Amino acid sequence: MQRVFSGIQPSGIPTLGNYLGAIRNWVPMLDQYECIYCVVDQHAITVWQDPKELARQTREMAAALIACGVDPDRCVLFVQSHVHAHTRLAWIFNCVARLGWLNRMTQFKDKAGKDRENAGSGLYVYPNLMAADIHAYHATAVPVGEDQKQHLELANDIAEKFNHDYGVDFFPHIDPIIQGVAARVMSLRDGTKKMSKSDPSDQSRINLTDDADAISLKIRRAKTDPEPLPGELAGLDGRPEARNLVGILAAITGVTPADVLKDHAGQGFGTFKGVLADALVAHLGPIQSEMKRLLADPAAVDALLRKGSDRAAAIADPIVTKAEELVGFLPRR
Ligand code: AQP
Repeated sequence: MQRVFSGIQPSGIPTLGNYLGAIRNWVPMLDQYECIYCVVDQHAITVWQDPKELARQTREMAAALIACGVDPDRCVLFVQSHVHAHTRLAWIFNCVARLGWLNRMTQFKDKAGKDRENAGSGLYVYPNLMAADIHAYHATAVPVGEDQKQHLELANDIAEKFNHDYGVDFFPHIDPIIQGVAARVMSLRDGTKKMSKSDPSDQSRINLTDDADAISLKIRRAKTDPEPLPGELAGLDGRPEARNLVGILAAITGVTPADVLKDHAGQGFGTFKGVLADALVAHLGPIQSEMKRLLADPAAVDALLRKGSDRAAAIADPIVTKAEELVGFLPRR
């Protein structure tokens, strides 16, 4: 069975975008792969996080994953900072990866924005830590969206250079698992921007913790255009907000966007938004109840995560210790 690694940042409340684009796809993988899933709090602090919020969000993210069906008995589920193998290997990779490689990473450019000189250096070496996350487990498959493809290529470049420099065949090649129809959920305020948990506007996203009233209100207020829905996909060209809402209903109800249009052609957004809000409330309701149940006992969630980190460390520690030995570090014992 191939070993899969995937991570999610506790940089806010998980959104509908995280759910449709990542979390939901993690569940069927439990049947096909040996899965290692991680709440990557060390990645999250590459941009400022309020310390109290970060701890709460980390636990909340773990609860959200479990509530969505990521069963901790069928995978290794843990928090990144609890397993020191990640940063030990990341340091080695900081020394293997070339500056020129990191300079090409578009996510750094996007996240650092115009104030590049003032960005944290952690944000710059983020892809090296991501490579360490995967290689610390000798994982060979990673589910990736379009935005993470470049980082995965870098993880393979780092592995190849490490193997070459130290004359070994130690870190394996990683293959991307390309998800079926890419469910890229866009902001409810701007159909050209992706929905993000750290967007300053709460109205731009559906949080997995939003209740029925909040969901209905946000969908009702979502930006749209005055035209009715078309009957064909081509009619959504140049209408990013309309395309986004159609895509969300399709993803939530398990049909294609073309099917959604067939059912709702000619409808105005007043009616369509009502249908969409009802579908979201029905779909997310059971997840929210389960999240609430789990978070009512935070110590139990923490205990599950501790168990997960013990299992993760049991896999990663020997691999990273071997990497340190290959580099020439004096063995600790
Ligand atoms: N809008 C989205 N549509 C589809 N997939 C999405 N993902 C994130 N937003 C969308 C996917 O969620 C996974 C985990 O993402 P992450 O938390 O590690 O980082 P991110 O992609 O930066 O997510 P956010 O919500 O935008 O976080 P912030 O605001 O902190 O940067 C990834 O697989 C991602 O593709």
